[in-house]
Amino acid sequence: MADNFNSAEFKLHETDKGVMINQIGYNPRDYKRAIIKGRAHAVYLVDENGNYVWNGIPRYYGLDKVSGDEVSTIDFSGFTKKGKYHFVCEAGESLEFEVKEGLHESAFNALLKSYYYQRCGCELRREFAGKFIHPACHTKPSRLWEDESVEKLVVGGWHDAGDYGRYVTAGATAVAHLLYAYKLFDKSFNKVDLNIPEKGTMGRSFIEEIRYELKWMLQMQREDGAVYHKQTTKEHAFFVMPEHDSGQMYIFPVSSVATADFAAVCALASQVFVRFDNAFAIELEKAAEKAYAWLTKNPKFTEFKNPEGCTTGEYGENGDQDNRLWAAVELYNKTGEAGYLADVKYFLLGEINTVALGYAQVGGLAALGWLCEHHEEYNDITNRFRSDFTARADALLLKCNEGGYGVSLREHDFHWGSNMFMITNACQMAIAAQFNNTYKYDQAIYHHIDYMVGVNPLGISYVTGVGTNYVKNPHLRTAFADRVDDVIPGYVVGGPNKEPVEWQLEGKFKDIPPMKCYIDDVRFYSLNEVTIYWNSPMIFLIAYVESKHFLN
Ligand code: 9MR
Ligand code: ZN
Repeated sequence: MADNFNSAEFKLHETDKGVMINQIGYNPRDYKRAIIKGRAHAVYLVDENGNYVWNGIPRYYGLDKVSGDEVSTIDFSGFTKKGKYHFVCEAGESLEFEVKEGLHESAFNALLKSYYYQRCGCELRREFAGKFIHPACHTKPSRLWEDESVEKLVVGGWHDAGDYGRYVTAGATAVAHLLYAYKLFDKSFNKVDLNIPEKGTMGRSFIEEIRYELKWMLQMQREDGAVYHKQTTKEHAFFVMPEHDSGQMYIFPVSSVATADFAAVCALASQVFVRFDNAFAIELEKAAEKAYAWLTKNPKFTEFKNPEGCTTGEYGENGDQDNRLWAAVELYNKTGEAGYLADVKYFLLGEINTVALGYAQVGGLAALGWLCEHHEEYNDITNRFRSDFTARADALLLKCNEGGYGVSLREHDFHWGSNMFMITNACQMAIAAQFNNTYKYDQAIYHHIDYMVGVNPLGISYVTGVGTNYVKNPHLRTAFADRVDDVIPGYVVGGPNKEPVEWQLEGKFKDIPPMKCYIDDVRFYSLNEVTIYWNSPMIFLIAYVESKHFLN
């Protein structure tokens, strides 16, 4: 890691491993696959005592354009014995991995616990945070950007990412992924225990973690129902702990996208919280209705653009019809009122991408929200949403078959946050699978998870603290400034990006294959930042694959 943020030095990654494995491990009953760099005539599985316990013949794929490597694949699904193993073959070895039950328990917990570490406005105490403690941050009143003389006390929520800003559309997207995962695959959350201050009724600590973000979001609503777009300083803080960020916080103007996402997610959360805390569920519903009423009165797209002098995240969008559709769907789900249904039908007349899962396009969240409630009485809408996901999943499946790694991102798909697209593509297949009752996408879905935690040309796990060779230097202020050697676990980083924006990397990735355009370096935010909406689809995905284990 470079200690000097201004240094021009950097080192590209290489791996000395010849076989890439899922570093979380493999469930004995599940599909299992590894990737071999180059060619091998045979590959052997070796146990902890050095015994050769299995062998197979790899399938040579040839040159994989996205990684620039020749690769072979080995399917070892037939091997079901629990234990610790590694692969050996002419091409080299793999890291050690485990075949075990309860495979995702600790990774799932870590991914969810990251939200606690992102908390703003409260002390992170040793009892809950272990080594990663810090005093309460950002507790002073903010000012309204439009009128600096107005102070407003808005405290709480999750820091969005490596920076200390809090943005409504980003937060709504993350909360939505988590709540939909819970709505669809609740059993997968049975063993989750986040060890956070609020224990939560019925052991659902993660529902309490979600409440922490919602309570902040509720404060972002203006008297008239509209919702402020974001709460940040003028510029991002230096790489200091959050309690040392002394910049003035501002509340930025309202936008229709923030208002609609807020309405959607509050209505959605209200449906979940009604089981745990009725008073909070009512508060959420009222806030959602108020936001929706504002939207109805203000049908025009109120865009958000960073005002002069502000350089924090913009989260701009091109339109708000998808956001409004999502709000209408979730308010209809919550209330069953005809007016919302009429609006759902109205927005569907427009051109909306109904598979996009956020943050900028949320039409897929609308579709998912609708499908979760099985509105069989309105088959035309249900069929449209379902068939859109099916068509998307089928198209992705074709792409998966075009590359050696079996994943859906192709040569030109590696932009800022490529890992999010890797994961949300798999989520789209998971949704199609779920609502068509089919297993046809499952192998491809596993390939995407495998990629995220080690089956990639760099042999790296893109989730901090998860696996064996994981990311250690995320662009995450707390992880850098805390003086703790270990990285805070459970964060998904942005991943390979063919067009990095950092000056040190200008022109440097020209001849590097897209999947290798990544460096685990704290300075490179367009490669190695974390965000709350990159973690959440990964949680959705693991919840999906784990839900399969309850069917047997
Ligand atoms: O995730 C966002 C990515 O898709 C954009 O290309 C990028 C530039 O606009 O911004 C990313 O979002 C950042 C946000 O603006 C501020 N917080 C950190 C986010 C992750 O890098
Ligand atoms: Zn803070």
